[in-house]
Amino acid sequence: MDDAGSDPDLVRELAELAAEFARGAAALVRRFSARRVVVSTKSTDTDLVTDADRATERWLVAQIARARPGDATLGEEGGARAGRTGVRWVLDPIDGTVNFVLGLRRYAVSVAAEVDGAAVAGAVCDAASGELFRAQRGGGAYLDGRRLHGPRPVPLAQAVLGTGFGYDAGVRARQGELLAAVLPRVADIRRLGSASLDLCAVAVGRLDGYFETGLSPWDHAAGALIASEAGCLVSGLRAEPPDERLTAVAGPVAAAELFSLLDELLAGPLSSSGSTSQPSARPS
Ligand code: LIP
Repeated sequence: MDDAGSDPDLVRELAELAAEFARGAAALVRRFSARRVVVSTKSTDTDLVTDADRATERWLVAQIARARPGDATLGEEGGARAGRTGVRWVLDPIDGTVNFVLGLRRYAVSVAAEVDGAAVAGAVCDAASGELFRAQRGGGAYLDGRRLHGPRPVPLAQAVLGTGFGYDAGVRARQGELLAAVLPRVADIRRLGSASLDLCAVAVGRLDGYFETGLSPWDHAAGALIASEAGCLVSGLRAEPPDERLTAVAGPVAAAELFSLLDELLAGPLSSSGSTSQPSARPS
């Protein structure tokens, strides 16, 4: 990260805007949930998108253009725009779209601000409850103004982990095999349907950890920063940053065992891409 990313005034401005945008977009989503939405599909027949997703992302992109006209955007519903400032906004207008369509009250707006490719500010607003999770790099993580300190100090065998699954049948088959291998090693699993809220649940201690393969940047960009700033350990495959191969988060007591288990299981045919590359050792 260059100087811009360590500019405290810029990071503070981005953090305030991320919270403002997430809260405003969540209010827009709530207005949609009061009436029937138009549902269509994307990558598969189960990968749903609604007019609420698209309208909320358009609103977010317009707010960003108004507040910081030179910034880039990357949104789940196609809101990609180049920028000239080094700042990129990573947006999921409704994370948990299937929950939203079904009326399951667990879906969120996720807004992250990156400087030179690294997230420095993020906000996740639960559109059903109104809870606002937020963080800025080096500034801690908060839920409605209350400082967050991560999950209880339990080992992996006593941990309740969140996870999730993709929309492609082949990917889901491998994710099911990964889950079957993890399940005997933990206390329990929760599949709650929103990656950003799952990551925030670890930050606030409502889950002891979380892992998922196949995520997109907009699913994890804000929630991973919030979890990290709450004192959790965040990792991708083999100690790399989170990406579509793996996003994993846990508290300090369970993290090393969880990450090593996932590295071992994903070294072979269980990887979301099916790659069988040999694992390099995770630095101790
Ligand atoms: C969802 C994620 C969830 C994952 C789903 C889907 P969406 O995001 O939040 O964790 O398991 O497959 O990717 O599609 O609702 O924005």
